[in-house]
Amino acid sequence: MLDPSVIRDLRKIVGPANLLTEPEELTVYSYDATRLTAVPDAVARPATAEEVSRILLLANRKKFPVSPRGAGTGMSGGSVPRRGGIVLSFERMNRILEIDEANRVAVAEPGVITGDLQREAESRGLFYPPDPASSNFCTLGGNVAECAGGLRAVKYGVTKDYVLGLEVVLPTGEIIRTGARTRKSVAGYDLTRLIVGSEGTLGVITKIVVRLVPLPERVETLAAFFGDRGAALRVLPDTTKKRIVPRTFEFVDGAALRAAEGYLRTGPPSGAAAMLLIETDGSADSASREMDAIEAICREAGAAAVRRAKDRSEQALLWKLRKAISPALYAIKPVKINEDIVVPVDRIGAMLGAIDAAAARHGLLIVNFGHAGDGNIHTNIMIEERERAAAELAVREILETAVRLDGSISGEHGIGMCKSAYLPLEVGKDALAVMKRIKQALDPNTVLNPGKIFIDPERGAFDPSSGRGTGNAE
Ligand code: 2HG
Ligand code: ZN
Repeated sequence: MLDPSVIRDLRKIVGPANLLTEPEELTVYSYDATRLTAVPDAVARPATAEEVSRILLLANRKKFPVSPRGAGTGMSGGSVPRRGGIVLSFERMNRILEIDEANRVAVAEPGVITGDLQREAESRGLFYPPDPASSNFCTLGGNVAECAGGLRAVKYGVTKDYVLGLEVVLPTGEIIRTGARTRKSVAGYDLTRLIVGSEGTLGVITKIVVRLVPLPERVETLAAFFGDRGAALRVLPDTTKKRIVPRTFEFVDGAALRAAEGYLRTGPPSGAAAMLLIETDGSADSASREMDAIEAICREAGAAAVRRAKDRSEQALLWKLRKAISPALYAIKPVKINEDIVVPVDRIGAMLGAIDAAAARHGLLIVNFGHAGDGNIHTNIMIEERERAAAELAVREILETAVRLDGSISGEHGIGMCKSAYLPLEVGKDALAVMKRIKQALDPNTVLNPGKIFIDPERGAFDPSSGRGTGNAE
């Protein structure tokens, strides 16, 4: 529990209307998309970097945890206030401050909805490519903190490839500016890259400078349905051989497709074992030419049906189906263990084979979908609570395989509080020690988002079955 004097001081910093302490209000800020919860003692809604700085100075003096939160769409518990304390919420810092067309740069506050920035850029003939599936409700600050990937990484890269500079409040309260407004800058260590993807553990992001690119003239969208998964998986290497880089190459397995179709009630299910959702972009001529070639590849690979969107509304319908998968999966089973592995694209078949084997070995339902074009597969182990132990065995085997195939245990969702026990598998003990030293150097009192990325020295690894290790009740 927070000392009443701390509540009084916080109220002075952000104003009484922006310090929430009622239980109903606290519940709203207690979870993310993993559905893990830990209720904070208070929620502060700052309006400026200076207010954030004063809050962190107070946190260091009085030793209470501070967890930054965007819109709570994270998939690894990154914003869940595991040790209680306060949640810092950015809904008041939600302005696009500048779209600098001459330099193709945007400056925004962290609470801006990513989709709003995309639309604002597009209205000026510019393009902000990072596109997490939750773009219509996630925030740019959350994207930067987690280094969100999303649907267009195959051609355009991920959030870190667009962030030029940041304003950051350090855990000890100093306000620093990192990077520059230019494409080039090698002045000292790259603190921007250090903060991007640091999951709210090294600093609080209060301003973001991103680069934009010219809006492509044309986007072509195609969905191809296959009677067997192997046929669908042949399309990617054949597309690569033709030297085509689609902007999006999504793979959806039969179970994920059925879940989304059922959720949206789109009519009779397609009955496919796999679906690909592919986009090309560029000049009108090249986008169409490349999609013609991909359509031919899909047909040669044995697609049972190919649907090419004729206009924006047909494109939107296909995307609605894809973006519905994540929420739709909860209708299959009560618990969704979300893994986010990534492997080099020529090893996707091997990875899916190993996942099938783990599912069979442990008698589990495992659903796969995601950004196959960049090797990032969302492996969702769908279970009843009583299947938890078997699922944890399968998770370990799957993550070990991803690392053995030269991949990563998390492509875009982060380590958060769910995967800290597995981080050493990938990074090894010496790199892990470096990471811990960086955290210690920047946050000597461990006030900023404690219990994330690393196994919590106070509470141990997070135990999802009991929820042990979260909350401030312990
Ligand atoms: C997506 O690509 C998100 O839809 C969510 O990253 C993935 O729920 C998931 O596994
Ligand atoms: Zn994703």
